[in-house]
Amino acid sequence: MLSTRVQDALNEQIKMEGSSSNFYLSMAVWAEENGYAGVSQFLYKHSDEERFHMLKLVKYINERDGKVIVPAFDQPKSDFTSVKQLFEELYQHEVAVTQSIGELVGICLEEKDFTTQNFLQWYVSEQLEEEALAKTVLDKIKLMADDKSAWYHFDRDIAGLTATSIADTSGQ
Ligand code: OFO
Repeated sequence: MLSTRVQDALNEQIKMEGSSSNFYLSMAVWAEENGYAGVSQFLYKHSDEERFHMLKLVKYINERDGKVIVPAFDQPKSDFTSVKQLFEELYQHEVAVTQSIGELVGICLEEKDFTTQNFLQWYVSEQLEEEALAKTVLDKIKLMADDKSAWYHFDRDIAGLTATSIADTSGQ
């Protein structure tokens, strides 16, 4: 049985994961409109992953006989000045999600809900990988600056990049 406090916090996290999915979908659309086919593919995939994170929480609450609140989402931002700015926002967003997961884990510990705390460890690891991925992409963008040929290769290669592939190359 979930405590009301844990259940409310899990529902808040459902909203955050769903909002992340919408935000990245909006980024994908912008990238596609602006001719960055690889970047948009990467972002469409990332958006799907966030929806999966939301669904995983939905299933968990139901499994524990709790009450899921399917949230309304605010309309995400749809305009970006550059791919660099877009990834800066993506990175900051991931940092905020990591913080939110940390607070959720803290609530579980206070409520002595070790089952949910254990379930959330998957999200703790996932955030570590996603932050690393966003940081790696940002670092690449900073290195490329205005090098057009580097941008061509970047847009081609990023389509195949995932959080797992970054974790594998960084030995995590
Ligand atoms: Fe849900 O994994 Fe990032 O935000």
